[in-house]
Amino acid sequence: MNVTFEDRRLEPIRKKVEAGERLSYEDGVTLFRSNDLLGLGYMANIVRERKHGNLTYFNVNRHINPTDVCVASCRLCAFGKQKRDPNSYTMSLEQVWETAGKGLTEAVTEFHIVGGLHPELTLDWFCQMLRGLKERYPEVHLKAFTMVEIGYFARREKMSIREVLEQLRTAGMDSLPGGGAEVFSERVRRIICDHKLTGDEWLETARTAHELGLSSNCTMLYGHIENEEDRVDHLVRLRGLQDQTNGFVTFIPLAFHPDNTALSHIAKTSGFDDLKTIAVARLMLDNIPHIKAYWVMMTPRIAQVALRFGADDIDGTVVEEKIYHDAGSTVTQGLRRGELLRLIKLAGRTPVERDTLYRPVVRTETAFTVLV
Ligand code: V47
Repeated sequence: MNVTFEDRRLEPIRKKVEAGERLSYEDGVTLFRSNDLLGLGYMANIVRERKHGNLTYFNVNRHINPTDVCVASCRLCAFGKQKRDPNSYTMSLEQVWETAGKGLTEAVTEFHIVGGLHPELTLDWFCQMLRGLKERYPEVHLKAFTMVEIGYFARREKMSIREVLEQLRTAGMDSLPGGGAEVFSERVRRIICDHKLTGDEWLETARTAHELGLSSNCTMLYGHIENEEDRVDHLVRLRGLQDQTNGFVTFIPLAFHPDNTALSHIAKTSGFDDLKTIAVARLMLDNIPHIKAYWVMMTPRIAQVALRFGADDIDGTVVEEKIYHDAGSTVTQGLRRGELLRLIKLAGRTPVERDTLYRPVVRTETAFTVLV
């Protein structure tokens, strides 16, 4: 198709995209600085359709957050609470297992399990939690613990990252979600999450997981105090690790939600920036298979549009989400499988229910089978 871009600076980048060439750091900065959203979307859609055609993925999942008690007190977060806070909570093991069961009404294929850095819950407690989930729900994939939680367990238990990951895997952890990466820039981390592990530590933890054969996702938190260079640096560092390990499955850009955080003076991101970030991510992360438009974070309406701006995945039913809702998200708690199908079809895409590792799930009235 013969399209002329409004922003002429995109023309050399368009040539690279059409030729399947890798984009440079400088290209990334140019992309983020451009307001030619349709030009960005046009290019991102080329890459998206080259990789996935018209297919758009979703899953039937449930979030479980065993505790919101967290020693880190990150300014960006509205979820974590001090142990002495009367509004904090910590589930018992039985409560975790019971909560998990509530999601099975739609035959969940994945539990997404993350929580605060609790000062007293031991690695053994989390291993018991995983074993109990596997005993009760053997067919459900356990995508559990951010790199931040893994780093914290290692520090508390005086063990190596590798040992922690091995113990959790033996107990039933199947893969890791992508949270906690925020933005790798040290300048930014000092302000938004100064008690968290460094960007290098996050990447090294992901590397170790991948070396052990565990897949993970990756994320970038945007729309706070970072600039275009910080965003591109983050993406290029993820891409560099992926070149070495090939362990990242999906990238999820996460828009900062300021309400009830120590950064509540910062304005919410715009739909324009949300779509731009999806598009630039698709263009820069040439080696990460999937880009997810997480509907909880960007609203179902923008997530649907994002399916034409580089995204090929819309996340899942989610069922019970706390991190974004504590930070002011007003989107519905959970979408039914049928609603996800409808969103995807109305964007002119072909929905595919997937498991966590993107194997198609085939459903009958009462059961599901993962096609291996
Ligand atoms: O780790 C915390 C971020 C993450 C806020 O891997 C915030 O499939 C915005 O990682 N505003 C949790 N973001 C969400 C997450 C995720 C979600 C969906 C799918 C997957 C996946 C991963 O949200 C946290 C942190 O990076 N976060 N507070 C906030 N106020």
